[in-house]
Amino acid sequence: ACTNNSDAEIQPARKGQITIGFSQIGESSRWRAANTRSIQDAARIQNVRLIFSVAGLSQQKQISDIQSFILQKVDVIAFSPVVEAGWDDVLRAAKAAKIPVILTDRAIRTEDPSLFTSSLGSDFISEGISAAVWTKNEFRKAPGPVNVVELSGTPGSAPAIQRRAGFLEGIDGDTKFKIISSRTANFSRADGKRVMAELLRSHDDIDVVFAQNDDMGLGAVTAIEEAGKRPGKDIKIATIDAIHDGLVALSNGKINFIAECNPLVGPQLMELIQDVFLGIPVPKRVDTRETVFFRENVDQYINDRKY
Ligand code: GZL
Repeated sequence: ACTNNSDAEIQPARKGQITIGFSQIGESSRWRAANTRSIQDAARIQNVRLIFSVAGLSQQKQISDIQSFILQKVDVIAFSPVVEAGWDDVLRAAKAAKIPVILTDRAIRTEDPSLFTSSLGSDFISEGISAAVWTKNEFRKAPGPVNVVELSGTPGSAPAIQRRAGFLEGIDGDTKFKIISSRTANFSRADGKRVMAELLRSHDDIDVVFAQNDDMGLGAVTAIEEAGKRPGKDIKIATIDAIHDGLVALSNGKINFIAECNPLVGPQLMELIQDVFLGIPVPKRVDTRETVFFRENVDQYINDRKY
């Protein structure tokens, strides 16, 4: 669990120490916990003073976190925006206060790119494309139609919007593939199970599930089993993240493909913060390092996966 040390007593900055305010999405997922731990560990190692706020899934709370960081005159603000839109006003206030902003994990939609200095995170579109390319290859011999259901993430979030866009781009107009239903399951395992059970009751011809993260895919595995079908065989499943439980399901053949979405951005974030603080030019966009997993290559990674 991540501590919300913006409430705890923050030690005053030591001479020359950088202070960063970070507003985190307060999900209870293993992915998010690993993301938080990576940032906190990297700050400690780099001697960066971290004021860390956990905002629940509330954009309003994140906006008030950022306003609080401005009042505290932190050196740099970073946050993982829970949705893409609606940040211009608070980021204009940060700009007026001459506090650089780094977007972490997720990204925002804005007409004014000067409102943030750099954006560090995964390329959600390429994750979606990878899932689609795998799906097309998996069903290359099927005459069609190949019926796809999509379990999408929290509405309005960059990963939910961009993973879908990537999946459609990867399908590339191949009319054999029909997305017969797209439902949000909020990136959660419980919602993934509930929504997949509903989909199984209304469709008896689902060939593949595109789940926008492992947690929803793992929920779908349970629902498919409870419906008396074999996940990974009767209904194929492609997901994104590559958390430990997802890799285990991949190894057991219950999930068929996983595109990695790497939460461990702490070291790259601290490097960006130090460069920004020193006035060293930084790239507008930094993609995190990630790969893809199949049943054939997954076993070597499972034991080292700490989240
Ligand atoms: C993606 C991240 C997403 C994960 C989900 O970078 O924002 O949020 O893919 C998590 O597991 O909910």
